[in-house]
Amino acid sequence: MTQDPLAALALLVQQGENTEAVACARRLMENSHSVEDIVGAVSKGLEALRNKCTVENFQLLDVLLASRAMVEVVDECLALRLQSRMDDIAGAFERLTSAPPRATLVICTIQGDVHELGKHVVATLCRFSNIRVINLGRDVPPDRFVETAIAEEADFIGVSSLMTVCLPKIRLIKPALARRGADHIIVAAGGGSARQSSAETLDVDNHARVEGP
Ligand code: B12
Repeated sequence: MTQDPLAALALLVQQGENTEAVACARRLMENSHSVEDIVGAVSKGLEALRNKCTVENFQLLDVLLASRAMVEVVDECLALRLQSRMDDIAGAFERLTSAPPRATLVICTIQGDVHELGKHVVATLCRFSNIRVINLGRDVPPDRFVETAIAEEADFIGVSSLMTVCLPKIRLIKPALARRGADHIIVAAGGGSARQSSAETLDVDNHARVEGP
């Protein structure tokens, strides 16, 4: 086992060891590692499976076990963070649950794409920041989330795409909003393939990049 604890967590996720990965993440949180550190490590664990998830070589079980480990780690870490904040600040739970949401976000993965782990991370972090999140899931046609965003008076649409072939669908969002007189709704795109493009090419307002090495 590697000495670097974040690398150890990445390896456990990569190997699909969900119970051990959650225990490892708990220890890291207790040792003051941030949620961002944990998300970075689990993302690296999945990144390592890139070659097991191609059109020619698709080792579904390995990828799904790693995916499960990642979701459990993310949920567990956020639960821990919430719990520690509640312990620190008297009445925090009441404030968190009764304060009006700062904004409303409609989030989904674009039509044709079933990848949803990154979107789950973003949705969970936003919920914890008192943003009202409507998660429409994966493989969602642009018209559906545009209609939902208007009906729910959303401030933001977050669209995720990991499949390059699905990127053109993202370009349909802003025109669909404009046709309905709702171009004040801010559109942000993220996910592996969106990251390799640009806000201009995707015709969105914001484009999530990953900073760092
Ligand atoms: C896990 C995985 C799967 C799982 C998904 C499980 C699930 N429930 O989501 C399964 C097994 C289903 C799968 C299927 C396939 N996959 Co796959 N998969 C992956 C893998 C290994 C990891 C993706 C992941 O979850 N990463 C971890 C998360 C946390 O990272 P993330 O999504 O990038 O999200 C972060 C940021 O990007 C950002 N973010 C993400 N979304 C959003 C949205 C907003 C609004 C914002 C602000 C930020 C944001 O925040 C997150 C946290 O930092 C990648 C490899 C890779 N390196 O990405 C391949 C990968 C994405 N898959 C790939 C392929 C080819 C496929 C298949 C076609 C394989 C096949 N033979 O059928 C199918 C897809 C079918 C379809 N129609 O969609 C390719 C895509 C190539 C491309 N560029 O088009 C990749 C890149 C692997 C490769 N070969 O290089 N896959």
